[in-house]
Amino acid sequence: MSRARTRERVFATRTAVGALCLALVACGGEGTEPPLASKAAGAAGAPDGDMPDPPPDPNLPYATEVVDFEPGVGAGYGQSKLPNVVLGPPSGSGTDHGSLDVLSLGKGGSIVLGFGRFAISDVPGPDLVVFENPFWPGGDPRQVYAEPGEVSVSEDGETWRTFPCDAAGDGEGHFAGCAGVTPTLVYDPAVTLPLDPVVTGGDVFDLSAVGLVTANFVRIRDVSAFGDAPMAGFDLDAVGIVNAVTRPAAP
Ligand SMILES: [Ca+2]
Ligand SMILES: [Ca+2]
Repeated sequence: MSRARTRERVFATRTAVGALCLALVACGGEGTEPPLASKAAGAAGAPDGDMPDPPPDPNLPYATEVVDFEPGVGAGYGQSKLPNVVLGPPSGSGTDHGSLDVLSLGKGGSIVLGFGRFAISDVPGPDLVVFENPFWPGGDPRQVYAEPGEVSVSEDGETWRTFPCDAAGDGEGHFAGCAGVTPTLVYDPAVTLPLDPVVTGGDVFDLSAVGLVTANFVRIRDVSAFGDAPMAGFDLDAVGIVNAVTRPAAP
């Protein structure tokens, strides 16, 4: 990333955090500059443990368990609401609102999720959707406030296939192959089941791109590229399955 682009992005980040504070009315008293931490941690007045999430509905095609979590530098936001904060459906609601029902992975942090009785099955097109809390400051998708994450999938939780992710981006709001870029648009069971990423938003991944037919686990690793800025990295809201198939019963 060029220095110029870095400066542009830090400026966009500060602007974005301020916009989020205005949108959420959750950033403390007047004149208090919001911390440049992450979109979630940036909402400094918003407690991360306000109301516990309900347990995930095992009949919905979303992650149902946290298999592993390795916090990175600056993690902390959302940890008091684990595991349910990253299970079940997403909580975002548009291009100008980032969900606060998230877990900040911290810089370099990673998490592994499982899906209970469901497996991810390859169908033509996208097979899974990762929901973070990116949004568009001023409504401009080229200025998306993104904290990219690298996504991997696995059948057994030990051998992983990773989707290549351009964490530096192109400066026009594109971070090819990364999660944490496309805003969550809506969640309404009446219109979003089966999961349709065109309706819900979120970042989509196709198992066939990494040579898998089935996956039972998803790993997300923060690769947010903000130099030495004190970011808290990728803010995970939820992970959903487009074509969920029931796993065979254990013998
Ligand atoms: Ca596919
Ligand atoms: Ca969530």
